[in-house]
Amino acid sequence: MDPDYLPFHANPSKPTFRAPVGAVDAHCHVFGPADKFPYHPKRKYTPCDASKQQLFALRDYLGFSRNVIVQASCHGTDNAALIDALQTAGSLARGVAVVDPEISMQALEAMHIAGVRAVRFNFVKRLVDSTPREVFLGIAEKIRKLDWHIVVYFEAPDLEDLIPFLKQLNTTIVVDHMGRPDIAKGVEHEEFQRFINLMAENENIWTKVSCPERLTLTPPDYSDVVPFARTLVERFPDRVLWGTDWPHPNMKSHTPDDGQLVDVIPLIAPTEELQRKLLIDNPMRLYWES
Ligand code: 0GY
Repeated sequence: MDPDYLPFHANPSKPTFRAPVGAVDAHCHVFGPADKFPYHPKRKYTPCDASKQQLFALRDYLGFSRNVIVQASCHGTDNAALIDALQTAGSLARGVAVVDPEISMQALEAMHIAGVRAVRFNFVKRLVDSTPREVFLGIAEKIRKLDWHIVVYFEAPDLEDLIPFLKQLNTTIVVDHMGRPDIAKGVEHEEFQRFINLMAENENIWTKVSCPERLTLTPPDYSDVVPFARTLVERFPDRVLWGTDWPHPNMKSHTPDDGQLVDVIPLIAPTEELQRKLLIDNPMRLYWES
């Protein structure tokens, strides 16, 4: 583990908010354990191990039913830890993989059987070396045959440049963490409005209203992020997902309390109907009904 790496919370609080039965944590990771699933040699950070057993225990503790497990950059394109977790969880988890452009259809089909339903394209420069867009387009073509979608991770200043590429993908796209808006600039700033307009104009684009702990300017008080997430939930109730982001890689400001993160949900999705769409209907449609 890196010397400045903050491990996940050892004793998160029990959330006050009771998630509806069947709720999905649609963004979380498993890391290692390194002795069984080594981290990638070209990784940009070395996390603390965060096992499938710990993830599933947290799921139950927080009152959730299912997980969507996302391959993180520290495991590169070796999806073994992810696949192992999916095989243990069976129908209770689905996965998002990161793959090499040369991957065979046979390998992709095996991943599909294990529960993978998407690939992730990461554009965050501190996490990955850049990948040429033609390479991503090649992967997009391959996975089209399996009816998977594409999860993209980028930061708000990079969106303008990425828009033509996102349009080229021509499939369902899920944007991680609301496109990482700069909270200091506010909801009305052109950067966040650009993201809202992108979703308004492209019905194939979804987003995760996740990661107040990464975006807030006032940790561990997440209220400054609420207007951003709530705007998206109310405007696009059928295209939003929510996740813990456990075990919260690369946090620098504080160690998030997962129970406190769950308690943000009723602030961003204030009605039972919005909560049901966010936590059940939308993730089930995207990850379980295909
Ligand atoms: C997240 C966020 C981060 C890390 C990764 O793939 C990754 O390593 O996504 C981050 O550092 O912002 O979604 O887990």
